[in-house]
Amino acid sequence: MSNIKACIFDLDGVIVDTAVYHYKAWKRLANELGFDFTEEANEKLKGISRKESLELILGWGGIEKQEPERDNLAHRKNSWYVEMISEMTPAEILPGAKEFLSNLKEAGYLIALGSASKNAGIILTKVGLNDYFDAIVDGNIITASKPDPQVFLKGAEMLGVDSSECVVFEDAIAGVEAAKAGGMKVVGIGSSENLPGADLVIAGLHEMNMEQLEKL
Ligand code: B16
Ligand code: MG
Repeated sequence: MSNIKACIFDLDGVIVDTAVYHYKAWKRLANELGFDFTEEANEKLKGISRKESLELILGWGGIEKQEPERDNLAHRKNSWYVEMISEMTPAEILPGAKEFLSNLKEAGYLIALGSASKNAGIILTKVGLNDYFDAIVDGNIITASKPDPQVFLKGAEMLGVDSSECVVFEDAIAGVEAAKAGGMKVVGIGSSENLPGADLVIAGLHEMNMEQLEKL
């Protein structure tokens, strides 16, 4: 018998693919500052906070900025990003995500969100998935970003379960490390070479089922 009682989901890359909108908005900002970066470089921004993303991008462009301009730049990027995610619809839920959430609910598992994004609330509302979550931990609540386990520990606390009773679903290496540091099982979404340390790696939630969950 598995002792798993709760599932904690990362948002971007697991439930929806907002990385493409982050990329477009950051690219627009970089272009305005006079440089560019590739989609490949964008991979490094997955799962990390807005502030840390800006620091990396400015580094790629060899640009030094101090506060309050850094804050203004992050704010500009976010306003373009929010414009794009405000147009999201349920059609943008990644394959299998809604079905898996429904199966979990039906089977009595608790469900939490554990995302670095400060925009998680808007996204869940736009794609119509709010009601599946018993707890939402996002970038507005946390003070330490992944790979710090805070985001997932807070999720377990809000659900009233122990870390050992949680499985985290994550697409970013920083998130896999965060879940492990929190003493949780972790299912990596993506490819095993990018997600060392995960207990199981699948291509997406369409490949997940109750049987696999119980075996973790
Ligand atoms: P925001 P996740 C993360 O979401 C994204 O993967 C990452 O690229 C982004 O910088 C971060 O959210 C912060 O997002 O600017 O909306 O606060 O994967 O943790 O769900
Ligand atoms: Mg992610």
